[in-house]
Amino acid sequence: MARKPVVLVTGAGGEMGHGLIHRLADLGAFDVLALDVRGLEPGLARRCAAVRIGDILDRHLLDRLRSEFEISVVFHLAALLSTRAEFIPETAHEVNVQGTLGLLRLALEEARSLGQPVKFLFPSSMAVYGLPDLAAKRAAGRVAEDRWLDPITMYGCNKLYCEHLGRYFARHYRQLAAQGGPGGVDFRAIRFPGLISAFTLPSGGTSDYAPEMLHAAAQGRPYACFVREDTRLPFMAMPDAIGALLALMEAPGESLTTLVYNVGAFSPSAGEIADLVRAAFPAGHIAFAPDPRRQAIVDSWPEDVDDARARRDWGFRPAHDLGRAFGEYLLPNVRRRYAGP
Ligand code: AKB
Repeated sequence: MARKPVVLVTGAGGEMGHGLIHRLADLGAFDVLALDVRGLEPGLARRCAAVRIGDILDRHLLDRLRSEFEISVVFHLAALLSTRAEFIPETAHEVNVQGTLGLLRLALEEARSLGQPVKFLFPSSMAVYGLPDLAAKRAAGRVAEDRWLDPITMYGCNKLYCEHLGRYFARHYRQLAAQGGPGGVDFRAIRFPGLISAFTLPSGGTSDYAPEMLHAAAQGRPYACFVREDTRLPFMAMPDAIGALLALMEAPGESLTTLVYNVGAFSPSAGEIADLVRAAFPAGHIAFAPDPRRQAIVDSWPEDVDDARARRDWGFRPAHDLGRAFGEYLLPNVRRRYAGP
């Protein structure tokens, strides 16, 4: 019985899965196999060739997927984000690390059975960085991939370690075995900044204040921002994040000089975001009520990232700076989304 060729997307119902599946379906070149612990909303499920509900930690489920489908690319998006992970760090480790290990194993076995490399696209995060204090954060400016790799969150530790796991599977797997050796996992990772989507809200992250502020104000609801007004982080509009994943997937292997790339787009303070949101939705009321513990996490993340390698190696160019992100993508779509019937 022939297996169906597909691109596997884990965490398919999450923010990034949502954007990615719609874009892959629009491109029309890939059949998507969606995997999530919960069912997908009907509009999203319709855009997939197949949907499976289940836990990435279920090894039998992954084996069944391999018996049914021919998986040429894996977008492994499933993860517990930084705030949620701090409440249940051991569970986060299981999902984020053990889950990734299982998916890498799936990719390796699939590459061996197909006789060709399987691309493994891994969204890492700026949470892998850990600056010791605000003075260091301000002095560091745009942080390059190899600096300040001392994360203070479980999520950041998980992402950093999974980058290493990916490199191990791609280059050193079973290096002492008589037979075998690196077996065709083409691992490619992007360290994303905070992401803002007009269509979905994140849950469980620490950069969530920006999208939460926007979506609350658009509905005329008050919002108390959990970081200080002067807090600065890199952000990106969701379409550029999806574009980056697809561009890295398509990039010829010879042009890649590293397995892990920073990407960034704009780096506003929380106060600057609030001003843009207030100007667009005067009915929403935004206040600042910093939570010292979440603030400390955000203060350990860089103000901005140096993405020169992504720009050089695979032509990364975000289409949206802060003005275009709000003016052309976020505000028109968010207005439409919350407009009355
Ligand atoms: C989070 O806040 O946990 C994520 C991230 C920075 O990766 N948005």
